[in-house]
Amino acid sequence: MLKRHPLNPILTRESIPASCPELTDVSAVFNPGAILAGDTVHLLLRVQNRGRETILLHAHSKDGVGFIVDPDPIYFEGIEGIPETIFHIYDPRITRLNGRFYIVVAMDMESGCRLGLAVTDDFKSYEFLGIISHDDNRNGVLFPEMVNGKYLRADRPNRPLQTGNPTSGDEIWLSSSIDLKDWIPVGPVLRGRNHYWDELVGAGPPPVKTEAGWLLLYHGIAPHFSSSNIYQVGAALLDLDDPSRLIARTRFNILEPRELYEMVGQVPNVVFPGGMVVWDMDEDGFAKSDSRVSIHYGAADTVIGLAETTIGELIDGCRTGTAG
Ligand code: BMA
Repeated sequence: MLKRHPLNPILTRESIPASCPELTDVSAVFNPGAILAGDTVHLLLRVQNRGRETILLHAHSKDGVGFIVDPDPIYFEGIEGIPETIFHIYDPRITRLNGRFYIVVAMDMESGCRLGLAVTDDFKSYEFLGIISHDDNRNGVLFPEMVNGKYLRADRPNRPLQTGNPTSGDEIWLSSSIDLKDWIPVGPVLRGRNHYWDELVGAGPPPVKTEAGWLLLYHGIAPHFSSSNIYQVGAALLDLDDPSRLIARTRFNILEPRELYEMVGQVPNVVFPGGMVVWDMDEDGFAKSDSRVSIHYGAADTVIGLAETTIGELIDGCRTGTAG
């Protein structure tokens, strides 16, 4: 259902301009967020340098394939007000909401991993709006409009998998807010399937409105004891009026590590979707069924890949899958 672009990987460490000491001879670029605005695709790139420091960069493109990378690291104005040390800001997800571009990021801090929110109008200056999760959480994505008078987001509460190991989670939750700043957990919407490809789960790009429901790509992880986890991509449909109701999800993954650049790298066997560009929407904000869809994903925590499909194919994949 998903076709890899023949020019994959479309962004590698060689694509990053050595514009300052922090960006000289970087190690990796991966897990981008994406959005289409007018005729331009914007990506926010997660760049890792040889100090294992994380830097976010902006890139833009007309076709979603060939990108120009801006040389200046992104700075979230106001983030200096956070009293705690922030180690990494990463895995941005971009949602256009009320005509502005909102960015949810994961923030590794002394107290754990939190979700942070920033906003931009031009991908040049960015305002930090605050930390929007009380507890450990990752993979937060905002819905592109209010539903029943509330802002919604899908997120993934974290728990330690094994003592001393990084935290992860096996449930995607919905949270709601009336001001985008204070969020209340609503409940789980999609659970991991023990023993199968998606034991652990996390939202991918922000949900897309379709006639069949909210289309949510997610990553599923098959964990392996003392070995590397396999990160794959799946899709789910949530009810339009009550997104806490899961309508259907794909039975199989729809993208899994198969190419060398997905299987070999900093973290082997990872495809991690963060951006989903829908090229054709109608005037009410619904994605058209025959619209081309470009999915930008991180591969092996090292490079960026592009896979393409249509809205109709993704919906069919959910409908012919399972109900829960
Ligand atoms: C997850 C996140 C992602 C990363 C993936 C594979 O837990 O940290 O950013 O791509 O692991 O390492």
